[in-house]
Amino acid sequence: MNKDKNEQQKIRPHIITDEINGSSLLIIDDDDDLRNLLVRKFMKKGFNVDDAHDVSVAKQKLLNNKYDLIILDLMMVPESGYVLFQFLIDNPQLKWISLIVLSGSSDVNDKIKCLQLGADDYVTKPFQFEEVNARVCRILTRAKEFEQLAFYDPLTGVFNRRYLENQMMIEIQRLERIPANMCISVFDIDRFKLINDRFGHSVGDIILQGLTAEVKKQLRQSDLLARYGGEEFIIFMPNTNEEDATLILDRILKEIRQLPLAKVGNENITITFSAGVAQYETDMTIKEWVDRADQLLYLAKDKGRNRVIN
Ligand code: GH3
Ligand code: MG
Ligand code: MG
Ligand code: MG
Repeated sequence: MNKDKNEQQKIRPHIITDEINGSSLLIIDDDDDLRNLLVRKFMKKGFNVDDAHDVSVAKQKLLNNKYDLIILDLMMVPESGYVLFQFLIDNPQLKWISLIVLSGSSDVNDKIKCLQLGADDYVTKPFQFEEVNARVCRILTRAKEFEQLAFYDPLTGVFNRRYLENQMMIEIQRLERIPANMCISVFDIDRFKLINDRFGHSVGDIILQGLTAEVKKQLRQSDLLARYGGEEFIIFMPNTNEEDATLILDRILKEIRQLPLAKVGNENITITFSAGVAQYETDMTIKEWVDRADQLLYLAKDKGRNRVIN
């Protein structure tokens, strides 16, 4: 850490974090020269930058890629920037993308309307690039902090139940357009209470951390691991049928049961878990889907634990 950074952190931590490095921006403006200039300058600042010269191209890109922040021009042809606001409202999976309007209009009614529609900021043209950049960094930093608090489990660093259910909802909606198989598995550590009783709660915590780290290693990019309750987790597997999901869980269980997750004195502590695997069926609610997997988990417990049932 260099001296400047130390100075900055003494004044007020969290103003701008390094975590926003590599964030992705989508710049939407019909003015080619201006757009290209912004792309170049933001790339130089270390962002991943994509651009669109009109609203319809922007919509396509938003559906196919993941962006952290949009910079949006208002006056564009054939559709104005306001059309994009409506698109963001209609697509809940785009709800958390930050947005700055960069507009030639200094009309206060435009400013008010954009903020009411969900813009995080409004900058008028002509602008100073460094000012826009400072606003982008500030908004992205806040968004990251929000994301950390809202969507992650503090003990294990995996996603929490809120994030999981949000993603499940998005995938269920996507399924209406593009049919596919998808599965969840609910798994729960066997006799975890005994581990806490015998070794203490802090050893239990270390085991939860070790378990999630190992499970994450076994998952594919598209799978999502979330802590659903105390020692109960859900793996959400889009584009996966029940057979494959069960194979994945069997493989994870095989790995976990032979792996020491904590050491107390000379004793290596290992655990097992029980899991239920359930494929999504048309018109199920999230609750029905989770309940189905939960019932299978309890069947696995009943049958002697340390197993996966679909
Ligand atoms: P079963 O095989 O039937 O699941 O038995 P179990 O002992 O795992 O189930 P039970 O529901 O009786 O106990 C769960 C235990 O998990 C009790 C609770 O204290 C512990 N637990 C839940 N969250 C945490 C946590 O964050 N840290 C630690 N160390 N323990 C936790
Ligand atoms: Mg324009
Ligand atoms: Mg348990
Ligand atoms: Mg439990």
